[in-house]
Amino acid sequence: MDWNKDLYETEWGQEIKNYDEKLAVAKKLAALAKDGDIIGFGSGSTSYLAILELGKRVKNGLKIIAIPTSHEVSLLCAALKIPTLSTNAAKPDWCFDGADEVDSNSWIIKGRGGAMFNEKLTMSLSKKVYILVDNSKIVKKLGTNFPIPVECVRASLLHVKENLLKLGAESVAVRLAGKAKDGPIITEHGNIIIDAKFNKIGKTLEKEIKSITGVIESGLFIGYNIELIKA
Ligand code: ABF
Repeated sequence: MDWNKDLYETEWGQEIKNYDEKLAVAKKLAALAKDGDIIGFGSGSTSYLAILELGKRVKNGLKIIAIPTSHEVSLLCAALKIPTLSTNAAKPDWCFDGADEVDSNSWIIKGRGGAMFNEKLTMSLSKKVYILVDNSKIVKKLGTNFPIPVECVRASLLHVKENLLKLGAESVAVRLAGKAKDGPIITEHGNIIIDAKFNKIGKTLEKEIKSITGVIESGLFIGYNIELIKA
């Protein structure tokens, strides 16, 4: 089947908040790619716009390989004829991704779309990490606007909820079919998502969440060496 880019553009081009700012960020990112790069492709709408820009350059002869962080991104690469490899086949030279919140320490909350495991793995494997943000993502205090999405094994639901509350979560909400406000109810790896709202986020919280039996990964990124790309 010859993927139809317009189909994917229409399907994914649903109203993107802060479109102009995100497009400016996307164009800046796409200009960084050079022939031979193996690039970790992030998820979300800002990354989507960056991938469309990279697709245009690939059409004009740029030779890159993508390592996608989600099924959607894999399909988009297929539509744009950008070759892909898995994280078991190659390490990215560099990667890009979006974020939900970034504070002045460059601590991040992301992974709302359920790709947090792939996103964190790709960032950990990459020599250089670019995070694409419009101004709405910059916060004084992490946790202001978004909960931390926590990917868990289904059997551990009550255990994880209980321990997230012990760690100081103000609220914990499992994403259930029909009730999930924004984002999927299961992750890229078929696990469940608990959205944990923390008003106080300390530097050990990411590790403390990860240490709860049943937690696969969270959307809290503390102390990663990142470079922000802003409009
Ligand atoms: C991905 O896209 C996720 O980690 C994050 O939740 C989201 C960022 O949103 P946007 O669509 O605004 O780029 O990066």
